[in-house]
Amino acid sequence: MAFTKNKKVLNFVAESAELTQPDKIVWITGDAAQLDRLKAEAVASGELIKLNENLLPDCYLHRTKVNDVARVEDRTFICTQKKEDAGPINYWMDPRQAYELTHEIARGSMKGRTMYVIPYAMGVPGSDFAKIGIELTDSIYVVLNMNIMTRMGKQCLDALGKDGDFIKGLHAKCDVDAEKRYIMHFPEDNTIISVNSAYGGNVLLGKKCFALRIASYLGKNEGWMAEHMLILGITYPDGVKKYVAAAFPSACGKTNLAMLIPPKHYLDKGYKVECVGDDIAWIRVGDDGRLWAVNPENGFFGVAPGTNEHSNYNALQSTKRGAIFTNVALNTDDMTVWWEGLTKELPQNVIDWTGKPWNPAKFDKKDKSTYAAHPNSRFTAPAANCPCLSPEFNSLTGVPLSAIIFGGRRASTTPLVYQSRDWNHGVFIGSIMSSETTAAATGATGVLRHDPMAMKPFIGYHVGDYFKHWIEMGKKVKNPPKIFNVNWFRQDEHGNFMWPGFGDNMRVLEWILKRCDDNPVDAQETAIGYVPYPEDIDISEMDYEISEGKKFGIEDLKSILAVDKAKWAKEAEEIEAYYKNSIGSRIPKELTDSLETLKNNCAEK
Ligand code: OXD
Ligand code: MN
Repeated sequence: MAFTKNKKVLNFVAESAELTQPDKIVWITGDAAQLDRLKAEAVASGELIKLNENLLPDCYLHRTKVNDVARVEDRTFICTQKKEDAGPINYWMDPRQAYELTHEIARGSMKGRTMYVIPYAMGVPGSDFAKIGIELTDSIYVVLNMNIMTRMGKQCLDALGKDGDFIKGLHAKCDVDAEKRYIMHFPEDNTIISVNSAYGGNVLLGKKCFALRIASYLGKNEGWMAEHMLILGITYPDGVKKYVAAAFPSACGKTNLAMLIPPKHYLDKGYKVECVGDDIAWIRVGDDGRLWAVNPENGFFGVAPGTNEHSNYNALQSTKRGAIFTNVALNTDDMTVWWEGLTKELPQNVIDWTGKPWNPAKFDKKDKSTYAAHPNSRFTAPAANCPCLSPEFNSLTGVPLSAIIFGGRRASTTPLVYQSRDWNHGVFIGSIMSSETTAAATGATGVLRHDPMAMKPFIGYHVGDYFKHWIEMGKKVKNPPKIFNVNWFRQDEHGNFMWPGFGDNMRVLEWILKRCDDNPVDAQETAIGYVPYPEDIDISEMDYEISEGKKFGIEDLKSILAVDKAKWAKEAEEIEAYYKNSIGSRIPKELTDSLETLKNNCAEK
């Protein structure tokens, strides 16, 4: 039974059903009894494995096909009428060809299957930020994940009313054939089509496809921004609250930073860090001339490996109830889950992520093929479980941003932290971000690539226009957030990480917010921007060993704050080539001006 009189919704469902020919159509209402029935059905079919009800109540394990474990950037297309509107860093396909191709693949693919109609909201329904989507899918796994990641159900149809518009999403698993896998975006039609995948980032269409690619395009046209950013709030001992948003490429620690627990002496003084979001921020100009941000999601789709009691207690707690784990290992001793880094001891009776018994004796840290969990294995966890969830999580207006932080994985060159001279220079800093690739997308890992604003795989239009939009947004705000860049990943000559990261990142956040005060703490002006005086970063009560017997000290801090002009001169040459070869003529003048300044600042005098 349909739950709406909205003709556009009814037509979308009818046309998609005519194409894919499901045996049955089920409208997802969001009510618990319906979801319980679907869970039971998925357990009966083997799509989900029920975990220990006492230790992990209402939690399930899912395994994808081995060919379907990450986002597929080279099969993800932006299908605009004009090729140049998709820009030089997106894959493009003519919309007519893309519809034909994916319709051909999806034709009849739901025969013998059920089509689920998922009405969902990104953002809190009723807020100015919120937008509605309808995802059609033949996967119960998708329904259950969307239930965690979005606000889903009948209320979203009610919000649409009789003729409201929405983002159309069609997901058909088909045969999960990697050769026929396509993730198509039609920003000019508010439409997404995903075929032949069942991996989260490719099929939970509210997330990367809608909340970043389509939303970034909408934001450009409507005067707001959709960004790959976490949002966190810091409460000071005197009760003052400040918020920052931070963009890091996939699998570079956004979830960890968003849920950080400060070092003990900060907690003792009364500091508190709360999480508003760990992956996506929608940002608007407020009446007060500041930028305000919401997290449009309702859960976390986090990277499991490396998550443990110490690295991210809050994320781990979030997975203890009502979570879905994907491609982690199953501990058959107690029907719980395991992944590399969860515990120091290796469990003995484990089924690996491919469903085969795992031999802990063969485990070799350097060889990921010996791992029990896939390096991109994930947990999908309800935000409501998170012990440090911000009280502003469901706010209709969002939170005002004091700072925006960019960051990547860089073994050298980029200091621990530096601040831009102004908004436009900050946009330049975001535009030149580069980072080593991770397992979140298919392809080689550890390769340095440009990832502007951590949005390389997610900008739904021309990257040059995207930079221009950033510049324009700066003009609209009287009090824009200050812009910073951080690098938690500096290494010494032996490849050891020089900064501890995790909770100790609070020390850097504190400096960042001191720079946002009305009377900011002083800083050194360098060739690349403002860098802290080493004594302004609190390294008291720090207990980090860079390598055996070598404790972190002030000299190490000085070394990771240093700006090496010769290295930056090389970096500037590389950026120039990147702008020319990869961005092209739509690069805003404000950014090429900043590049000239960098070159001049680094030139030998
Ligand atoms: C994610 C990603 O899943 O960025 O958040 O890949
Ligand atoms: Mn992400």
